[in-house]
Amino acid sequence: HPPEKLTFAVIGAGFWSRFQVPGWLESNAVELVAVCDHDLGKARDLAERFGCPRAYSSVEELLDSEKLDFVDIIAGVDTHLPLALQAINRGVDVVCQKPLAESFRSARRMVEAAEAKGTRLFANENFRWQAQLRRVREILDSNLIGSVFKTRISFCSSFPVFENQPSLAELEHFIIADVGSHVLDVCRFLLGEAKSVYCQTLSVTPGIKGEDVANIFLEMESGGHCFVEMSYASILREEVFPQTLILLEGEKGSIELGANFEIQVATREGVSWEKVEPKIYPWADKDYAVLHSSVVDTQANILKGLQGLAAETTGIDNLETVRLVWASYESAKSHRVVELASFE
Ligand code: 89V
Repeated sequence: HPPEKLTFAVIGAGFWSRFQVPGWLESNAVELVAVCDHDLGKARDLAERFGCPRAYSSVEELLDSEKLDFVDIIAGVDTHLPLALQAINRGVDVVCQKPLAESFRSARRMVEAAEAKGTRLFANENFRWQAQLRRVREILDSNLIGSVFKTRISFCSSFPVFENQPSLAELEHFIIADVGSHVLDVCRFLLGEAKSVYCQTLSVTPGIKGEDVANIFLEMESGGHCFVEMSYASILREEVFPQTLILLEGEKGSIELGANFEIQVATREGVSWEKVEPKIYPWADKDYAVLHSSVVDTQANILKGLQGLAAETTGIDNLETVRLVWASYESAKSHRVVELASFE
C-alpha cells in the first residue's frame, strides 16, 4: 500500500501561509491536519480554505491534541525561537520561515536544541530553488566561465511590499533580515562561504522603522569579491520584483541573469542566450509567482529531509546565512569589516 502521508500543522495564518500550504499539498505526500494562529478567526479561515479539519489559537493546545510529524512555522520572526522550541521539546520536526531567528545566537539555540533532541529542523528558504538560479548554478558548475572573481547580486525595487505584509514596516531590522536572508543565501548557493563582510544601510521610505536599502560587500573564501545590493526604495526603468539579478564574472567568461529570467553567457567564443521561466501554479499570486513556484521545489526538497534523506536548507546550513545577515548588521552599526569566522 502507498506510504503514509506525513501529518503537519501550520503555525501562523498570514500572507505566506496561503501559498506555503498549497506548495506542500502539490507533493501529495503530506496532510494538513491543523492550523494555529493566535487569531482563531484567521486560523479557521485558512483551515477552511484548504479543507483542513481543525483550528487552534494556542500552540500548547495544538501540540497536546494533534499527532504531528512536523510543523511549518509561518509567523513573525520574534516568535520563531519560542515556537520552534515548543515543537522540538515534543519531538516534532520543524520547518521554519526565514530568518530563523532575530539574532545569530537565537538561531544557534534553535539548531542546538533540535540536535540535542534529535528532531529535524529546516529553513523554508526558497530563493535558491528558483529555476533560473538553479540553471545559473548548473552553468557555473560546468566550469564554462572558470573561477569567479567578481559578482554583483541585485534585489532593487519599489514594489509596495508593505501592502501585503504590513508587519514588515514595523521591523527594526528590515531588508537584510527579510529579503537579505534570501539574497545572501543565494550568494552562498552560487559562490560558497564568505570570509568577511562590510555593509552600509539607509532608511529611505517614510514611515518605516528599519532599513530599506543595504549595500553589502563580501570577500568570499574563494578570494572573489561579491557586491550585494538590495533596496525597496528604487524607482527604476523596469520594476522586476521579486527577481534577483546577477552578474558573475569568471576568468573565462561571464554569466548574466537579467530581467525576466534571461540568462546570457559570454566567453571569448561568443554570447549565448536562454530564458528559464518558472512553472506557474494556479494558486500563485501573480506578483509573487516566481517565489511561489520556488516554494514548491523548496518544500519538495525539505520533504526528502523529513523522510530522512539529504536536504539543502537544513537548520545547520541556514545558520551560515543567518550569520551573514547579522554580521552585516554588525558591520553597518560599527562601520567596520566583520570577519565571519569570529562572528557569533
Ligand atoms: O520572501 C520574502 O521574504 C518576502 C519578500 C520577497 C516580500 O521580501 O517577504
